[in-house]
Amino acid sequence: MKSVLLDQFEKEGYVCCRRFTSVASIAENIERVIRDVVPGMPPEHVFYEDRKQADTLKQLQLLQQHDVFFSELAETGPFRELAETLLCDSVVCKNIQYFNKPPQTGKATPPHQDGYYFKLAPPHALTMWLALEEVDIENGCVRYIPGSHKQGMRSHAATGTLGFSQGIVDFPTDEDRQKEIALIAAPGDLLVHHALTVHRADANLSQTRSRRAIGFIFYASQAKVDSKAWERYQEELKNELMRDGKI
Ligand SMILES: O=C(O)CCC(=O)C(=O)O
Repeated sequence: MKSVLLDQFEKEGYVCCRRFTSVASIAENIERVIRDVVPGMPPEHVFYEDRKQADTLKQLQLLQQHDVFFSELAETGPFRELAETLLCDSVVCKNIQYFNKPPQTGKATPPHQDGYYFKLAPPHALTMWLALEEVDIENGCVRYIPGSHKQGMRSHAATGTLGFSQGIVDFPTDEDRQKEIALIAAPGDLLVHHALTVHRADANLSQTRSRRAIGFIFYASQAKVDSKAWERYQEELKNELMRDGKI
């Protein structure tokens, strides 16, 4: 089974593991974190579509640094094991994120490659995306371009989207249009993509349904961060968010 997943990950740049886990305890812990931990988190780790409306919470960053339940999830267990299998290396968990697209306000995720944000050489890293509820075309499922991880890094530019500040400038090409697939997911389904896989998601068009998910970012131990480039990017990002009144 593992080698089937590895083959698909290497060939297509993503895998989809249906019913990977039960989400009850993760969902409960996210609710607890939103209630008890978020009020003490720094604003640059808590993003809202509209800061004045708590029910438009869209992203939480670095949950493994803010809460013990999530730090344990980062260090042991099936997510980490799968990351090691797919990256053929020991791994470091760099980020556990909460992603929501609130009904009516949840914006599109611009097309991007995570590696553009990571500043890694070589770009050996992956992102896992765990659906906490039904995710489909209407509420903004994840869309991949299969095989795009083999075509190098594309040009990115600022998007103005909080949480996804950079997007691919020439998207969609004809090839993107032909190849794109939409991954409809049930609670507990896990999507995993390579750091160079092009992906995006539409806005949440539902009037009533949210679109909640947990993201995990793992780097292979052999991948090294260009720390100057990364710090420069973080500084630029923070200034941009403060200037636009988004944090
Ligand atoms: O939740 C989404 O819309 C997309 C998440 C994503 O792009 C990522 O985790 O890299």
